[in-house]
Amino acid sequence: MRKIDVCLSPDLIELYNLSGKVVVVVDILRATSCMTTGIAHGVNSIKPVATLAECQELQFKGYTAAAERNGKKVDGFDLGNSPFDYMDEELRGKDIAVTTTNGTLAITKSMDAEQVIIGSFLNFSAIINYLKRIKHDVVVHCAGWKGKVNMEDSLYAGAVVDALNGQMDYACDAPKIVHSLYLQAKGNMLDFMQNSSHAKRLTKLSIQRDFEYCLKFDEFKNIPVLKGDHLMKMGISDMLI
Ligand code: 3SL
Repeated sequence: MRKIDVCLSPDLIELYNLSGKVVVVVDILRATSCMTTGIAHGVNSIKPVATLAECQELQFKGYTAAAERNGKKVDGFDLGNSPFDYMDEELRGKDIAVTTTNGTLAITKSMDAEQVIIGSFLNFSAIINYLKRIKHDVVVHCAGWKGKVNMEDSLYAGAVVDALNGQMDYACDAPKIVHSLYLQAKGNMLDFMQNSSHAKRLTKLSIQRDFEYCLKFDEFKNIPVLKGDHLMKMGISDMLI
C-alpha cells in the first residue's frame, strides 16, 4: 500500500526522503491560498523565492513582485499576500515572483520531490482526487510559522489524511496526530482556526476577510504544480497517472 506522511514544519523537512514522492505544500494562511487563487484567476506563473533580494531582482527583470514579511506587504513590491490581491484582472497572463515568511520557504525546500503541488482548502477536492489517482507516496508539507507548528496547516494535513483514509498507510506518527486533531475539529473548524496564533496575528492586522476566504472549501478545481521553478496550472500532461 502507498504511504502518506506529514511534515509539520519546513525545519523538519531534511528528515524526510522526498525522492519519488508527491509533496503537497500547504500554507492555508495565506501563501498557498493566494497561489491557488492567482492561478485560478489566470496568472500565467508564480515563482516562489525564499528571500526579498531574489524577489526584487526578479521585479527588475519584469516580474510582478509580491512580498510579505510578518503578515504585511513589504514596501517597494507590487503585491502583498492577500488572496484578494491575486484576483486582479490585470494579473491575467502575468508572471509573478513571490516571497513570504513561511510558504515560499516550504516550497523551495520541497524541490527534491518527484512533484510539488500546492494545496489549500480552496482546491481541496481537486487535490484529493489527484492523490487518489496517482501511484506515488505522498508527503503533506506544512509551512507552519517560523519553524513552529501551526493549527491551520496541521488541520489541512489532517483533512487530507482523513479523505485518503484506508487507501494509504501512515509513514510515521505525524499523520495519526493530525488526523486525530482533524476529527476533533471537524464540526467546528472555524472556532479551532479562529483560536490559532496566526488567525490572531491576522486579526490584529485587520484582515479577517482573508481569514474567512482561506477557509472556504472547493472554490476552484485547479492544482498549481511546480514546473522547474515556476508554479503553473496543472495540465493533463503534468499528471503522474
Ligand atoms: O508565511 C507565509 O507564507 C504567509 O502566508 C504568512 S501571512 O499570512 O501573509 O502572514
